Amino acid sequence: MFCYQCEQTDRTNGQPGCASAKGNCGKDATTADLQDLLVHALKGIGQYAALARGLGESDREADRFILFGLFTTLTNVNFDAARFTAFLREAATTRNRVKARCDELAQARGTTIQPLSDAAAWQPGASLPELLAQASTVGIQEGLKKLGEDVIGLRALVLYGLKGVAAYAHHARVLGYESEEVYAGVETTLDFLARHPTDVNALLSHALELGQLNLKVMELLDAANTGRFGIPQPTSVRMTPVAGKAILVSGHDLGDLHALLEATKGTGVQVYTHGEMLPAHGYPTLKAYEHLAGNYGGAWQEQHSDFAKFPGPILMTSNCIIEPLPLYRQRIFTTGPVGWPGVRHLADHDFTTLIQAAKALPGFRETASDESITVGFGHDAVLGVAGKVVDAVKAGKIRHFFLIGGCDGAAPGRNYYTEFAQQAPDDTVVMTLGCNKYRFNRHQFGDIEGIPRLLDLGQCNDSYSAIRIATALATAFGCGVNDLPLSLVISWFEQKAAAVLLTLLALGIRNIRLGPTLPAFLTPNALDILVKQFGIQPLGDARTDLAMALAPRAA
Ligand code: SF4
Ligand code: SF3
Repeated sequence: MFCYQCEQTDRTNGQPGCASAKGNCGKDATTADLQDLLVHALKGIGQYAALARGLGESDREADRFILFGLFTTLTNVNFDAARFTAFLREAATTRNRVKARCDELAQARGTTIQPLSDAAAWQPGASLPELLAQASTVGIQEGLKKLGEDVIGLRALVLYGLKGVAAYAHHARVLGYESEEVYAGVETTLDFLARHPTDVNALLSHALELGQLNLKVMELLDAANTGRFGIPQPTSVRMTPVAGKAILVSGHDLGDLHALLEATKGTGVQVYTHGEMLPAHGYPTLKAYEHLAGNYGGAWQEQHSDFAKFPGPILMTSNCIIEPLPLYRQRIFTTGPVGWPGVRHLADHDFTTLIQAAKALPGFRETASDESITVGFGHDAVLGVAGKVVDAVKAGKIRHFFLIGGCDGAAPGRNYYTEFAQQAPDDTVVMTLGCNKYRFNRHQFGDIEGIPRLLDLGQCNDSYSAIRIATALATAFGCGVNDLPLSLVISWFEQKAAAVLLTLLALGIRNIRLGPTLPAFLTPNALDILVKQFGIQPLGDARTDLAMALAPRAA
């Protein structure tokens, strides 16, 4: 195996990357290799799907399978090698169907299909060893040997951005929101990658095009979440348990949470959110369920201790799962793209066994004293008070805005974000999103003229809110986003964050502070380009970086 797609990749060897029997996330070599092969197979489907679209037809099942397939290969989503073997068979069947239709369409038009790439011609090996032998020819290391780190690193940037795009598009699609333009963009990118691009400029410009595509996807996801569950409203969320039977839901999928709230209605079982599910409490349709009792625990990397202590079953709806401890292995369930070998997987929103488990487990014996925080500051809520915010800036009451957010992780350097947020002066406003917020969201920030100093915009899935707010402020002040008194301090961990970063760069946003470490797949040459073109800055010391962000800018 060789994998360097996430921030926690092994950096203890000369060439950064997880390359032993198991990655730092717990992904075993077989699963890692099958994931590489699945990406290869999806490139082939993407090529035929793009071709079919050019011939006037799209194949919605293939489009959806591509999103789902890419999502399963994200960090901390699916660790179940047996399921990847099944996905590979499904990939071959899907590709054959789209290819056959392309042949028919081409024949009807009297045109000839030019040979595509090796990915389009791939035939699945008959056994696991054969599949693994195939995987060894399509993995990253093979490319590194042939083409070197710069080209392979930039291909990785495009692929990892695409994985993030696919994950967000899948979140929208399960809520019933799809876009032909998005499917076309995803498949064009797969086609691009399948053709083994080597031109550094073409790779960089495709990465930025992907950032633009991701903006459309984030907009679609915003429409999906608000269309299905209403516009988020500032809402106080209980952070401590109440007595009674309980289920914990983690991940990002609001549709799964909604289905579970319906299924548990009237059962006496309380539902708690974990990690990235916290912003669900701000949506009118979801918070109307009285048994949506509160939030429990912290960000994903706390799950070993949070899940071990939780006195009921747990449902993982998307990233980020880590190896379940024996202490709770019998009471954790997966759904959607998520998988762990031996862990029960629930399909089609059938939560019968989950609810039975909740009833059989003790639940919380006592109600703890109430502690709460406020969530639900999506773009509508914030822009609803935009006039007040603009006035406060003009009156010198708000000096600066920070967006401190993104993915969290376990690395010690991540305390930077806590220090940065907590040391931000009283005349500054901190906006946050993603699970990084758990590093400071219990801190008392207070308010400025009734505007809360901490505004929780939502999940990483809600990055669109940050972009909407920044562009609206720029319009209100008659300047560009880069001229606003706004600093972005972004924490990245995996491929969803790669997609959001590409969107910010595609929008021309400069001087982003990115950490805790820079992506290992980007070589010094690639980083040099990003630093020169976009002013991306690695993290320094929180106090110094904060002072630099607040220093008057040169005219
Ligand atoms: Fe390593 Fe991250 Fe890949 Fe897991 S996903 S194998 S931790 S680089
Ligand atoms: Fe990232 Fe897993 Fe939390 Fe959604 S997605 S923020 S780490």
